[in-house]
Amino acid sequence: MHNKDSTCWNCPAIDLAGKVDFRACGQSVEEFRKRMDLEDSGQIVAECKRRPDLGYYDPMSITFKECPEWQKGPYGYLLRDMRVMILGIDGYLGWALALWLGNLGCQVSGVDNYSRRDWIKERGAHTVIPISRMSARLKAAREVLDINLNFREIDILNERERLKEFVDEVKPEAIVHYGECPSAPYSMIDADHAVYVQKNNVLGTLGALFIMRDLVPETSMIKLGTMGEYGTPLTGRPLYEGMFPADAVLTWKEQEWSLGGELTPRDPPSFYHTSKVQDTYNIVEACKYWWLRSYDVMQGVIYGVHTEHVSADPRLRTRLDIDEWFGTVVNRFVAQAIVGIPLTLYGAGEQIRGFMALEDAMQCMTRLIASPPEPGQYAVVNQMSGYHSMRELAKTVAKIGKKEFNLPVNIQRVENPRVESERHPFNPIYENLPKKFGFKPIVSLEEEIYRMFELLTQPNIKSRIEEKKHHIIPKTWWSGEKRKVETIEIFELEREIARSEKKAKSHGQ
Ligand code: USQ
Repeated sequence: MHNKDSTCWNCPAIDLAGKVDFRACGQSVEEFRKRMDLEDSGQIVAECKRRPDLGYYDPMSITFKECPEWQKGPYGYLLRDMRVMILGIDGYLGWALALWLGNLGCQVSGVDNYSRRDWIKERGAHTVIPISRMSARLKAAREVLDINLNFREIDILNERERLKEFVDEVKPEAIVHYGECPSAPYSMIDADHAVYVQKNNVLGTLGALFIMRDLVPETSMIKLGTMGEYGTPLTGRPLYEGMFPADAVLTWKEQEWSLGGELTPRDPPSFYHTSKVQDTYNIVEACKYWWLRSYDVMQGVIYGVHTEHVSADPRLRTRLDIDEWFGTVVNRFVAQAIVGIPLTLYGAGEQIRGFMALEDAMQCMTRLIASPPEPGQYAVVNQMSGYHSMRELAKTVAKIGKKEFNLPVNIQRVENPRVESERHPFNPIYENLPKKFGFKPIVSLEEEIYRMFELLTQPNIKSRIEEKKHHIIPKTWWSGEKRKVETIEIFELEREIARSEKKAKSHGQ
């Protein structure tokens, strides 16, 4: 088990308040141990909030494997009845995670102000998979899965006092922060939207960090960042996991400097992505000033509709957006294939992004929750199970749509409304999740696309796609223009397949 040797030092149940001089111990457990040995202090520095009978003790002396509060599960040792709070519990990921964690025995609480529902309404779009009101969702979770979710309607940014009260009441042992606006195009509509997205995301998160400092400093924040923070550097240099590795050096004018441990450069491709970069810096500082602990999850594009729990009952489904603002590329391609719109490649269609199926994303988050960072530790994971060019993705969707669902799918290139590299190298490093947290992807791209076709071709969902299909072709330009993009070319799948086979041949593959 990957987290069997972690100790109370990592555990949110530990109470370190006033008992550790953090300035003296450095960030890592090794440093701390060394110091204890050197000073031969045998200092007793911790108490356990779950096991007060232990009294004062050395926080490195009990491992997760030895502690009865940590129990072996499918994703490593997990704290019994762990209290996890999800900020943004009503969203695409938040709702799926709530059910997933509830099913694992966590006590799940969550807050949301329904802003995702409001943004979609504002644009005149809708989720093509119908979702229930929160009260019906909670009832269905109880009836179908025997899960009790503790929900409170709170606006993270504007109702900080109420959030504070809720955190104080629940005393979460992990906080998953999904409570931000996730859309690049929405943030590029105009000044009002850009200002709103940055304010909502950056200042909402900043307020939450202060609440953690004051009420739950031993709790970890698992925060949703984005792979888009890094951009797509044309040099093809590796996209490390947040920080440069220890042996990275900068060589300039015959001199050499270590870059190890420094944050890598960021080059976000929208004002939304930029809000995530600002979050990164704010969280790094909070960990530095207050010894908070955080995993910043640089997540690729999530796609799909399935987890065992959201598929258990129509009232438990999570949302799926396919409009130009909140629909992400794979979800959009499948919807386009179903209503006969040629799949929309923006520009050259050679952009490459990291991807992960919904169910695998849930697995990753669980593993992070189960293996908390050390006090003061800010760590990053690049969360993706593979990467693909838009053209490859379109072909995969088209092939499955044609072969398995008998749909006449074509592909089109349209003008690119975004400012982004359309041809670029892509060299992401995504080793932390598999190596340190035991993550193994279990859902293939093809399998999840198949499941999406199965669900989205159902008559009621298909008609919901038809109803809003005028929101599929984008009209939000990064330049500020307001007009629909024009088609550059339409090509048939067969021609496209022949083209890639020819290309592969010329490369001697
Ligand atoms: N794209 C197309 N055709 C489409 C839609 C998109 O070619 O119909 C292209 C875009 O130009 C872009 C790529 O697909 O190059 C990805 O676009 P997207 O809309 O699927 O995703 P993006 O705007 O990058 O944002 C999404 C999520 C965001 C998350 C991000 C991860 O909305 O919350 O942070 O994916 S990442 O892309 O790795 O930055």
